[in-house]
Amino acid sequence: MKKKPVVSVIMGSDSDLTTMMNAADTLRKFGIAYELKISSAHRTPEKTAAFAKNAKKKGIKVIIAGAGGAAHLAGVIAAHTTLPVIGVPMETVLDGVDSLLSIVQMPAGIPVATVAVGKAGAINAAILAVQILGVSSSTINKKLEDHKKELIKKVEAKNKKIETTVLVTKQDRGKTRKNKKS
Ligand code: C2R
Repeated sequence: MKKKPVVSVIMGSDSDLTTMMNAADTLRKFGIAYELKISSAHRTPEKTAAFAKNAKKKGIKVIIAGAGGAAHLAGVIAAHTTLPVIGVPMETVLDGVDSLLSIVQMPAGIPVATVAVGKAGAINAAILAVQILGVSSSTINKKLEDHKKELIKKVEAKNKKIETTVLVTKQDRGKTRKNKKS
């Protein structure tokens, strides 16, 4: 049976889809059921408000909202729900600074947890959502611990690669230079 979504991944337009798929793919890696939707606080204001008001009743626990430019989507959703909302600023013609400031500068009382611009932000939004879910689930928390171990392994592998390629080549170059002198 298909699991009921617990995370909503919402975006302002289909032009955000490539970036927001990074959030969806990350949730899938952690085995978290999600829904993926387009909704715009500007273009479909009523639908956006209705979505935010109903999300909790549907069983959604965290909302990830990606938008670009005058990015009001995450803030408007946060205004209509008590669920945690994570905002992902899209890269734009202004390098995403417009999206970032629009999402991060919420007035006191209505928080939106704002992550980095673009792909890294979309991935981190998903991990943050998993961490929120992990507070009350030891199974999810174990997956997060494994994820951290995986990160350590990847950095160690990169260090080994540097040691065996860059440093070795440097030493070889040194030897060649010495040989030339003698
Ligand atoms: P189009 O490509 O459809 O013109 O959209 C979208 O998130 C997208 O990055 C351009 C950009 O407009 C953004 N958009 C918002 C909102 N709705 C759409 N920022 C909103 O409600 O905040």
